[in-house]
Amino acid sequence: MLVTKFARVGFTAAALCTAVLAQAAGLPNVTILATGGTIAGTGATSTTTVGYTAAKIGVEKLIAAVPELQKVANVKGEQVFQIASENMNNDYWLKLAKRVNELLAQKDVDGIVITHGTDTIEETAYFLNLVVKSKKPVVIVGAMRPATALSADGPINLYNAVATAGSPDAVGRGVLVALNDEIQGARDVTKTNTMTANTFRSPELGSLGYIVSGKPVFYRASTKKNTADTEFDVSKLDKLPAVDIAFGAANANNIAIDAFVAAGDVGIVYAGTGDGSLSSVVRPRLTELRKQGLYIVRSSRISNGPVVRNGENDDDATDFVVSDTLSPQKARILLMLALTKTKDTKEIQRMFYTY
Ligand code: DAS
Repeated sequence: MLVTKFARVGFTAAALCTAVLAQAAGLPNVTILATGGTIAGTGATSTTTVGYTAAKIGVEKLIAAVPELQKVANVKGEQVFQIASENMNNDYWLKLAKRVNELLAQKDVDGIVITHGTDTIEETAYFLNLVVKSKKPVVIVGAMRPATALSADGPINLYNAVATAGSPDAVGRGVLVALNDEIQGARDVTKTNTMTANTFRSPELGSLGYIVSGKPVFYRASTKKNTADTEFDVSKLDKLPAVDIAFGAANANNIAIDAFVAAGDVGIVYAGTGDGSLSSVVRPRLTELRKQGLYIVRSSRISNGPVVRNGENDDDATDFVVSDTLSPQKARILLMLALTKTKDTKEIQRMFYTY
């Protein structure tokens, strides 16, 4: 009994000593929240870079695969959930956002890294950009090649993300997305290629900086409100308002729109052609739905440029909101959060010009 007690005291002292030494190194404390994706993926062979299985490797193995992390931060890992990110949904977002805010409120957490599938990184990043209540860095990272592939990009991306999340230079810049040595801002980043390592871009509006030998170097900052300056709060929410996206193309019709209405949606984002143009079939239907109390955001399927109020539609007359330069998938996020705060379309339009 006594031996066990001494053994336990000995073990605790050793662990304590390691922890103190790590802290003594003055390294930042970074928590890695793992959610799945290719960065945690495994393929049949080392040359399998498409058609592998995402979300297989746990956070402790991801961390163990990159011992260099210990040189840039005191790292802890948590597996929040384990999914391929095409399966991301509002419930996962609320769970992740609450955990991020809990951790960032702790004095012993300096920054957070989220490992994530690349398919919906841009959406999770923007959602967190609107609900994280701290200026501390939150860096989302993924990979375009599975962990088992030749020249897997996950390990270096993870190292760079941890180095960025622990850097004072990354404080107050909003949620960041870091892959392929580049730093993108949550509001403007999008996945531009189905396969290549340089897929994440902020087309026309530009990336925020680079990561050079593990050091983030910033050249630009977003002009839009985010994180600590946000008016949105999800801490007491268990559900987000039902909002979906209808896609505009030739032969436009109201089948998808009517299905969303039948499913009980409270808002619809319409990804119109060009500058958010609405066909003569769709416009009257959306106008009628607005009159019935549904909220309509006029967005565009085009990836660059603003959808301008009262341009392709008399938005004042139909009481629609325009998405400005937000993609349809990010406009959906902002409309959901806006509807947790207000039912006033002028207020909602202000939010679209603010965030
Ligand atoms: N299915 C993709 C995802 O999880 C794999 C990836 O690119 O991360 O987003």
